[in-house]
Parts: sequence; structure tokens; C-alpha cells
Amino acid sequence: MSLDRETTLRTLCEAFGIALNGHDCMDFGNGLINSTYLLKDRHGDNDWILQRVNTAVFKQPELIAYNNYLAADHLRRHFPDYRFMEGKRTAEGKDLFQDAVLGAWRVFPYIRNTVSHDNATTPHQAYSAAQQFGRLTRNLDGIYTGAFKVIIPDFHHLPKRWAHFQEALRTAAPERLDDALETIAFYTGHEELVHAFDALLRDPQVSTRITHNDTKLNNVLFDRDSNEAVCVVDLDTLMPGKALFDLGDMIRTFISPAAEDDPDPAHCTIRPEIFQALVEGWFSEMAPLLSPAEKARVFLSGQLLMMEQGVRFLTDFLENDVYYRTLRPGHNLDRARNQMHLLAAYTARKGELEAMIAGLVG
Ligand code: GN1
Ligand code: MG
Repeated sequence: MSLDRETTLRTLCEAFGIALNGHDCMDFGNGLINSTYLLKDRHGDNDWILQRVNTAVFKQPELIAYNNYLAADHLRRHFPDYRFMEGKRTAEGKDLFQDAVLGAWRVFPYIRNTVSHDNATTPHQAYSAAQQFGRLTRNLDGIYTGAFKVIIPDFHHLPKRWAHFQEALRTAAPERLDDALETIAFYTGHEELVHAFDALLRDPQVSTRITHNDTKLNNVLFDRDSNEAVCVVDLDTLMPGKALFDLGDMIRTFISPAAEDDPDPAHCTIRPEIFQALVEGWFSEMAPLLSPAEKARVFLSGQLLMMEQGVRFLTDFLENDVYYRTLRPGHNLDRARNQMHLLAAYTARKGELEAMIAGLVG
């Protein structure tokens, strides 16, 4: 926050009609784009999540709120028991709070007794989380996708990310190119995945649905006691997309025990039981909606998302770290290397992993 925390907090709470009566405000989660805070009530359960939207990335933050309310309205009517993270309106009834100094802010209820995990520790956790991501898309099946705004154009679009990467290779500083030599060579050697991504985008058998688009494990809240996934959060990229990209991003983020910025190849290992559980959890909701063309690309979806994310991190490194929050020099290169090792390890296990899900995909 650019004003002091106290003043910012008072202004926001007044705008959203939240009575402050002894609250603590602390950093929350570890997103790479927005800044998120937990406002915790010391005396009761008047807890809230405050999020400052990064408007360099989300150029029209009002579109996030628009899609959120569109989905919330449909879900309330058709699935009244479904738990959906709906944004709170301001006291004046506005979708978000915008101010020249403080920026753009959204507020959400905090669900007590929930936790998020950066890493899947059990197959059941992976199953339960994937089921929640699948349920979101399934419950929004039938809604008119054309009514939704495109919050970030070409968000999951490896061919366009690839073109951006080629541009970065032309303009990067020589030292950065030098540091990234081996990583650049790896991604360049996997260009066939760009074509596979393109073919998927063009396949009429792969429909456009309303998807989450950022299905990391830590975007799911789990009940602290039962360890069941309760709901999905971080809905700022809820928009039309391909369901396979949600699946691929889950494979990318659940399958290895390593953190996303751990560049050690020895840590980027593949956990087949987690892979199987997450595919099963997602299929438990999505199977009736999937076409043979989608089912045939389950394994591929993981490769595509590892490739896309790796190329994005590498491009940002070559462009001097302008997009993702970095905490140390070379942070984005470490992230790109992590995705590289992950993609190599995952691809090496193709036969075994495909055999595990053969019964599901038919
Ligand atoms: C960003 O900010 P966060 O962590 O929710 C990014 C995702 C990436 C992710 C990688 C809008 O998400 O696409 O997969 O980092 N979001 C945006 O950790 O670019
Ligand atoms: Mg996100």
C-alpha cells in the first residue's frame, strides 16, 4: 500500500461498509501479481480479504467484477448450495473501489477454519481440489459464454506467448541471454508443443467454456478439520477458455513436490498417484461434458501448460522482470528452469501416466 497501512485500511473499510473494532491486517497468500491482505477480527468473525488489483496486468479491473457477478447470479439461481467467492460491493453499491492514490481494490468474505496449501501432500487432497475446479466449470455449463468479458486477451495462448518470447530473444541484454542459454535451448527444442497448442485452440471438438484459468493448488480452500476442498478462490481470470487448460495447470502445479521457483532438477519429481487422483477428481465432475478430442489430450494438457508457463517466466527474465513479482536476482530464471525440469520429467513418464488414466479417457 502506498499510503500508510492505517489510513488505507480506514478508507477501504469505510468504502466497503466494514466496521473496524479491533482488527489485525496481515499479508495473505503468495500471488505473483496482486497484493492480498487478511483483515482479521480480534473479537468476532467479521473477517475479510482485501485485494489490491495490479492494474498493470488487469488493465480493466471492472471486468473481473463483471464476470464475478455474472457467474454468481447464475450459480445462485441454479446451484444455491454451491459455495462461490463473490466479491463484496461497496457501501455505494459499486463492484470495486477505485482511487487515484490507493488503486483498485476488491473485498471478499474470509471463510473461517479454512487453509490453503502450496503443495499437494496426499492424493485425496489432489482429488478434492480438482473436483472443485471441475465443479466450477460444470456448474457454469449452459451459461452464455459470450456474455463474459475477456479479462486478459489471449491469456492461455502459447503461440502468442511464443511470439513474445521470440521478440524478447531479439531485444534482451547479452548478460541475460548468456545466463539463460541452456534454458532457451530447451524451450526452443520443444517448439512442437506450440503447434500442438495451436491445434487444440483450433479444434472445433474442444469447446469454449467458463474456466478458472489459474488452477494452482493454493487457489483452493480446504476445511482445516476434514481436509476436504471447500471452494476455489482467486477468480480474477474467470472468463471464457478451454477446460483442458485448467486441467493442465493443475497437473503442472500439483504433480511435483517442489516449489514453483525451485530450480533443482532433483526436486522436480513426478508423483504418479497425485496425477491419477487429480485427473479422477476432475473427471468426477467434467466427464459428461468432455468430447473424445478433449479426453485424448489429458496428458498433453500438462505438457502444454508447463511449456507455456516456462516460456512466460523466461520471457519475463529476458525482459528484466517487468511482470512477475521477484524476490531475488534470477528469480524468474529459476522459475523457468523449474518448469523446464518438470516438463522433461513429466514427458519421460508419458507411457506410465497415460496407462494410469486409460480407463477414464476410454
Ligand atoms: C500468476 O498472481 P498469481 O500467482 O495468482 C499468473 C498465472 C500464473 C501464476 C504462476 C494474471 O498468478 O497465470 O500461472 O502467476 N496470473 C496472471 O504462479 O498472469
Ligand atoms: Mg491468480
